[in-house]
Amino acid sequence: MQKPREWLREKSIAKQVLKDANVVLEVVDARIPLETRNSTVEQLAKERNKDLIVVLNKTDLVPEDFLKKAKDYIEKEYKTILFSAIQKKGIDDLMKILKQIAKEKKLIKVGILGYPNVGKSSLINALKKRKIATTSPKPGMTRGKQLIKLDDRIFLIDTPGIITLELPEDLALKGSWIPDKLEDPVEVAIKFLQKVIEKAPQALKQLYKVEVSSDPVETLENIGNKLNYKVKGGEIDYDRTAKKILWDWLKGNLRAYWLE
Ligand SMILES: Nc1nc2c(ncn2[C@@H]2O[C@H](COP(=O)(O)OP(=O)(O)OP(=O)(O)O)[C@@H](O)[C@H]2O)c(=O)[nH]1
Ligand SMILES: [Mg+2]
Repeated sequence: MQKPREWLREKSIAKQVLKDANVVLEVVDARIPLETRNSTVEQLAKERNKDLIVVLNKTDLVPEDFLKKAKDYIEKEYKTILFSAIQKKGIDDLMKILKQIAKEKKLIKVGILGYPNVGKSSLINALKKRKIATTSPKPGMTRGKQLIKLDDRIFLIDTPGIITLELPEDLALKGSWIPDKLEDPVEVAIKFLQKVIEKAPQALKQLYKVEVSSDPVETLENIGNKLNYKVKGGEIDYDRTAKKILWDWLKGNLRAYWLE
């Protein structure tokens, strides 16, 4: 997902999946469930009369009471499943719904959509109970689309899953862009820290064992100091510190979460 042309190709795949599938699973990151919903996906599913189920994946990274709040919120619009591909949670709930739909329709194709790195391929592996789709902490792992037979009636479509023309800087805030490929990781990390300081400063304290100041730049410095990331002359290596924080977010090491 580097060049615009490639991006548009991925986008058209997602659109095609929305056409082919009977059911759409919109996979979101349970840490930021609303930010990783995609209005284009939801809009297109609505227009095409497809069942859409929101799957909150990575629920192992957030507390129960937050999950309940998030589920109640999203369930006003869509059926919502709490899932953890890593801990193999939510599989039965999801299978029950899919089997129910399959019974009515004889055969269903389930399109798996969602931002890069939310765990679409991991979810497929969890349902399939073996490693069939390639997963990776690097966003943009899955290219093209892959049809996977779950049972006689249910087929899953693994995809890059994204319908968006958002900028890399915005995708990085969602853990959906490789930090090393950002033009200015420091700027993005500062913006990210600002949000975390506001919503979940304890997550920074817990992971980096630092003082969290209300100033994101100062906090970035504190983290760089703590990690001992320095350039020649003893100055903090801002670039390296920024990338590290964004990678920790992407990899689930940083357990911040918020609804809005
Ligand atoms: N903590 C946690 N991590 C998860 C979970 N599911 C997936 N991951 C991790 O998230 C990263 C991305 O998983 P993938 O399944 O490759 O995500 P994807 O949505 O298919 O990503 P793309 O193919 O790049 O769009 C991997 O490092 C997974 O190990 C989960 O339930 N909990
Ligand atoms: Mg994938």
